[in-house]
Amino acid sequence: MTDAPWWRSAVVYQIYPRSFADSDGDGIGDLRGIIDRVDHLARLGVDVVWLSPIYPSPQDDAGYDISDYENVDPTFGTLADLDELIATLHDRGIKLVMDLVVNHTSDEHPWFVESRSDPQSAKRDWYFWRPPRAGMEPGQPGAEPTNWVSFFSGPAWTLDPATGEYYLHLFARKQPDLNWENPQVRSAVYRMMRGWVQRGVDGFRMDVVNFISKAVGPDGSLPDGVVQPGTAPYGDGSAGYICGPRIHEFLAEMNREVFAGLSTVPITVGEMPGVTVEDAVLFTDPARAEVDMVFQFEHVSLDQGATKWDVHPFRLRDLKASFGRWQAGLAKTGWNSLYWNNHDQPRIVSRWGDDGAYRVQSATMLATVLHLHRGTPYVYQGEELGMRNMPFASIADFRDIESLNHYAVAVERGEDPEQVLAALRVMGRDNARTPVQWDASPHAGFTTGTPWIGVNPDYPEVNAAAQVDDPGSVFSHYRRVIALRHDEPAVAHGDFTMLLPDDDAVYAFTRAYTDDRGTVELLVLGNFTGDEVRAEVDGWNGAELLLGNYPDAPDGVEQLRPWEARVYRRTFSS
Ligand code: ISL
Repeated sequence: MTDAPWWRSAVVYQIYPRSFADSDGDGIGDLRGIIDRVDHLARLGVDVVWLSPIYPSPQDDAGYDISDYENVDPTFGTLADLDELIATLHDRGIKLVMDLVVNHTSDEHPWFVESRSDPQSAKRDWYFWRPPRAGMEPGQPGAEPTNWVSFFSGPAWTLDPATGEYYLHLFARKQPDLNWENPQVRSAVYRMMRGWVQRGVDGFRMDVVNFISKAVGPDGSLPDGVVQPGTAPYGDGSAGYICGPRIHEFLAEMNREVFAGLSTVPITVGEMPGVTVEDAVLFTDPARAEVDMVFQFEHVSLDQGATKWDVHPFRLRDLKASFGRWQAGLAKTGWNSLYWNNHDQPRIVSRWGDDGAYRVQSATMLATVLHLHRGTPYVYQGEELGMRNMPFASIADFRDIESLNHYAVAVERGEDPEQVLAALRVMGRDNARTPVQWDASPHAGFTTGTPWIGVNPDYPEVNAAAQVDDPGSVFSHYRRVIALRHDEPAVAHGDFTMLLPDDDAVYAFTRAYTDDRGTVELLVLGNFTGDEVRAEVDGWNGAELLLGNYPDAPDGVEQLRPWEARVYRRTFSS
């Protein structure tokens, strides 16, 4: 057997608590709602739950704006509820990973309140406060200290009129960036993390953690970004904050300060937009002790242009090129996360599958292809049911600050509101945030009250109750791919070889794993179209069919039906 760390053969399930299950009828999901549904997770067979933020928050960015790192927002419950959730999960052999959002706080966090109160405050330097650009007056157009644009539209700097200085926020105005250059900030974060470990949490998913080191010059200045065609007055500031000069130092320090001496080391996942394969090798090299795995975004940007709202057709060969590069780049050292969905992405069956006639086949094909790669797979709530994107009727149906801000700014700029809305329907994050569909009762069994965001009207057809006992369901197929990772070492530990890189219909690869009993090879095939296609793969006739997504036998190894996926195995004993 292998001495690889346990999380290499684990599957993570992400819970977005607002939308998972509501126990008290206020229309918002909560911790007791999760406790009531732990059976669903155990039945699916997942090893880890990653819980999106449940801390006190003004909810400007749905909890990613934290005003108290050490408590639970009353909307979600109490610390006692969290303790009970941890115990209930542990009883079922499931670990709990918390979301750690420390690139920024809420502007209502006491640290920022104090920082803002007075330029002489002891916490002034905990955030990035800067005077207007040289020679300009506070508030004058273009007087922001740099030309960086925020992820949620508009400048990444907001003026505080009381002092005439600006503060940096890469995300919303209510999410000021913490200054990690200041050692007091770092030790306050580490202290808080140690508290959660002592409470019994098993790890951290670290929000935009590769943004925490900014390229601060000796004089305290931050660099302007290059202005791309069509983006004026904003520049792309990412060189000033993505994987900045001290990022490896900070992560290694965090690891030492929080985990040193622990008998069980918590799992760490670095959410890292814009990370390169080369940097990911460094971040996840076990010898460097920074993070266990990265969670990167290259593949989910393939159908986007200059911004995420500029939606392009998806080409399978681009996906293979991206996944293939990551598989090869981390083959010897390092580890990656595997995912189609999270709370920021549209639903995969609507995005790259067929959410009409072939919903079940395409959702199960996508599951098979993803989970058979090397890396740790993530299932985002509802993905295991094949949940679709939401048919949003108007802007009034959206809740997400990213979508609402983009709509306001784009319409103000003179773009056609219907076209803006069309892009939001395809890429908007709220597609992932509609309530989990538990059964065919009102509001899909999510709440007895009025849900905070609309329930997808397809719930009478797409829901957990209709799927858990049906062997042909998306849920049952997810159960099988998860079990396969646990049972067949080649899935978690085998080498990866991409086949047919230029084929725009068939995704094909092999995995190979050798131990003292011999070698196991797997062949994975996925048809990304609604047509019958041929997969030009030689030498697999007679191999054992380990998993498929059609109930009846195939016509032959090379013949694939619409959205069909198959996994074959052959063994060579030593
Ligand atoms: O969804 C995105 C915008 O299109 C991503 O760029 C996203 O903002 C980025 O991946 C970082 O996401 C994380 O941090 C954000 C938060 O809004 C996201 O929900 C979170 O996953 C700020 O905390």
